[in-house]
Amino acid sequence: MAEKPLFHYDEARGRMESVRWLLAAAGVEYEEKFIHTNEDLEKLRSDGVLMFQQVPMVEVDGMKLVQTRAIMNYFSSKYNLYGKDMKERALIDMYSEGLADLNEMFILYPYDPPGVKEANIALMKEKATNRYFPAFEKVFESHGQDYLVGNKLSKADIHLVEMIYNMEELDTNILANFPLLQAVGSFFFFFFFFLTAGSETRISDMPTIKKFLQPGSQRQPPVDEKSIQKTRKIFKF
Ligand code: P9H
Repeated sequence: MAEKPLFHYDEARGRMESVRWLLAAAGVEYEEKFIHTNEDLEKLRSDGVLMFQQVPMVEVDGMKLVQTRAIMNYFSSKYNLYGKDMKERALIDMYSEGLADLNEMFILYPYDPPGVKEANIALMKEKATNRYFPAFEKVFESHGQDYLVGNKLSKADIHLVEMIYNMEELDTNILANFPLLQAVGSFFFFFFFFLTAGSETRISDMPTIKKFLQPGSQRQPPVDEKSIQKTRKIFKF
């Protein structure tokens, strides 16, 4: 069997978290080699394994991939999360890019100075409820299916579920006006339940994803003050 993908990033959500979600949802195991200090980062740089001197970097199938979207697109192709034809793929990309714009706000705001931070949280919630969530609610309304594209799980669904969890962390009521998006969250639980049942694994010995949604998993916790300082020191910003 091929080796597990190896992730290189710091021990925080940041730009790697969507990759973690994607693999967890695909039921693929991965390993992580955390960058803890600026010296760790410099070591990777001097080893010549970071094409643009940046992380995320993922070692997979003999490659050392950088650029978060390139990484996610590779996994999406590999694990059949990228549609059946060009048009489905275009939709999946379009939905994913919209979610990426919202995600960008989500991963950056914790590092804002006081005052700016609160304003950016408010702006992000406003964009989620008035721009992005209504758009995705409308997609589900338009076709009545359980997945965004082609009646089949794709990376767009996984990004959407990740974003739903993120936004609910900030405001438990944020989906109040989006009944179909509420169903997406719970549908995922069914999806993973059947996945597990089908593989004859007992629920209690669950696969990656159920663990992923529980404390102690490879899912990173919300960014806190300590983690902010650590990340700042590693990347010197
Ligand atoms: N296009 C940390 C927390 C939240 C958001 C961003 C960064 C960009 C991709 C060193 N990587 C602070 O800037 C840390 C990228 C990759 C690329 C990096 C340098 C960043 C952060 C670490 N910075 O999507 O992969 O910006 O390596 O020299 O640029 S993540």
